[in-house]
Amino acid sequence: MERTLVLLKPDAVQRGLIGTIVARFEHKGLKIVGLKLRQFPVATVQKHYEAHKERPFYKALVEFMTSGPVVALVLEGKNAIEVTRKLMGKTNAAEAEPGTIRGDLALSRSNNLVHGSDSAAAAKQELALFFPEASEVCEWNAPEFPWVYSPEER
Ligand code: IDP
Ligand code: MG
Repeated sequence: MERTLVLLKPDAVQRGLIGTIVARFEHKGLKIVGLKLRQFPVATVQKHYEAHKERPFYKALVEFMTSGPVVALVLEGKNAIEVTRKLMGKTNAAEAEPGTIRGDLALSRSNNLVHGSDSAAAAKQELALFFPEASEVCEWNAPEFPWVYSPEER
């Protein structure tokens, strides 16, 4: 089982899409093991997007991500990182495939509703940044688990 960090960006919260987007992940079968709503400090968001520091959109991105509350989630499942990225769709929401979260619910390159870790290394760093305390992540047995995966997949 793998874990990934998902952020529902300020546009998702302001547009009243928290429930809709969380439901996409739940319905897929991913297990929610961490969940919080918070307006994150600028320093946290700057660190999170450090890889984009030299990009022209970096300043606007940090301003956007700190402009209001964000929902941070820890999702768990087999290949959770890749599965989550597929569900999100392409970065530019106008080009994202229908059926994906961005493809169905957004039109913008910047206001694209969701963030998901893009590699195991990124997930490790991002989970430590947004969920620093072990007590913020819950180990629990989802009763549908035996139905989500076959015995050999578990
Ligand atoms: P990702 O969120 O699909 O992984 P990244 O390339 O890592 O996409 O970019 C991080 C975030 O920066 C995007 O989700 C989007 O909010 C913003 N962003 C990316 N490219 C652009 C751009 O060309 N203009 C404005 N904002 C952008
Ligand atoms: Mg990215």
